[in-house]
Amino acid sequence: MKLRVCCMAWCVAALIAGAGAAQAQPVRPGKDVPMARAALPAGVTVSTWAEGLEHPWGLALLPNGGALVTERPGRLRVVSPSGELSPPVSGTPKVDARGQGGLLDVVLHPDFARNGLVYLSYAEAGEGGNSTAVARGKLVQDGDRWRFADSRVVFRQAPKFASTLHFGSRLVFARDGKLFVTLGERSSRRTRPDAQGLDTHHGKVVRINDDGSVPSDNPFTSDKKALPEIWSLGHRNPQGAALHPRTGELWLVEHGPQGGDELNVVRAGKNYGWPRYTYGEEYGGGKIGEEASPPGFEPPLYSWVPSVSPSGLAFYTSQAIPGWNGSVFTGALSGQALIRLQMDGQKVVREERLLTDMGRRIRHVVAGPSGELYLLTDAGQGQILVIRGGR
Ligand SMILES: [Ca+2]
Repeated sequence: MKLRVCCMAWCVAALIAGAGAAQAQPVRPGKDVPMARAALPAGVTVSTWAEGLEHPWGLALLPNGGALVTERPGRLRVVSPSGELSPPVSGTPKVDARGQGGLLDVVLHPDFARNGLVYLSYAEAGEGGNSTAVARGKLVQDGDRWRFADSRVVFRQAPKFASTLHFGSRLVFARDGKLFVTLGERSSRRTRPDAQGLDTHHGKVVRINDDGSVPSDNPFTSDKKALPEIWSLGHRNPQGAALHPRTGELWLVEHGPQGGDELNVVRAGKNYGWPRYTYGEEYGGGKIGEEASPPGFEPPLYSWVPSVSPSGLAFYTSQAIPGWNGSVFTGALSGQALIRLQMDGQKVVREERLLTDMGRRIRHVVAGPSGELYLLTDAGQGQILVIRGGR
């Protein structure tokens, strides 16, 4: 009997180990996927919608065909359907605009048409340094001026830390009305290990209600030592996120160090490994962690070595550019390209680098309602570009 129990235990252990071996990804995800520079498909055009924006970071399309756009130094502007920029919207939060910090993402409340609510993420200074915060306000028009009224902070990344790097911070509303916020680990050897702990918001995705309260079904709410906003952990600096059009799950791209940028499917309570498991290394060389993720840690769906610095993420689900239907797009900052990942189900089968001859850093990509793609270029004189199909 004892032997039998022991054998059963061994069999179970062997089964788990076997599953782990399959999950441990002996080959880096993405390594065997063909990658090519590519031209835009025939008839597809790229045009400038607006320009003269100082390091634009976030873009939210408005129901009237216009948009809201953030500039990292701390300005929010309204873009008219014809591409005119409003004066800065008044009443936006004061930001810590040093390094990678400043005014970052912008998203509309799912019921914006009725309530006018807008959410902004930004680097907020405070005791101990700074961190990512999210403010909610109401977009109000007074003649040709706009204001962010009744501003209220609904989330603050804790703890604050003195760094000008790795703020995250994309904002995505899920289909159930919960808000995801992606958060960086602040790029310090001191805070890097925090990405593995549940007692800080460093290197996490958090999930909150639209008023900033914590959803009761968050994965760590019963753990007294955990911050209850946490949805997933082990992230480095996630700067692109979007909902998968079929599953409604959150996908994100995050910056690796030197090498090891990642595309991840983000699920409740899962650990994405940083800094214990990474395909990247220290800048200038030097090992950080192991490459393959063991059981209990989620390997990326796809990864980039060398790094491209992905920022912004969009799913393309339109026949306006038929060959792109079903693709995933991300902007590349250091990679200076628009990246298209051709998918077969949830598997990346081909990578294309588009617009490489422009030589621009692409900060963001947003899918429009009629099969167009909006891009933000990251520069002192940044632009909003629009890619349209030929039909
Ligand atoms: Ca990872």
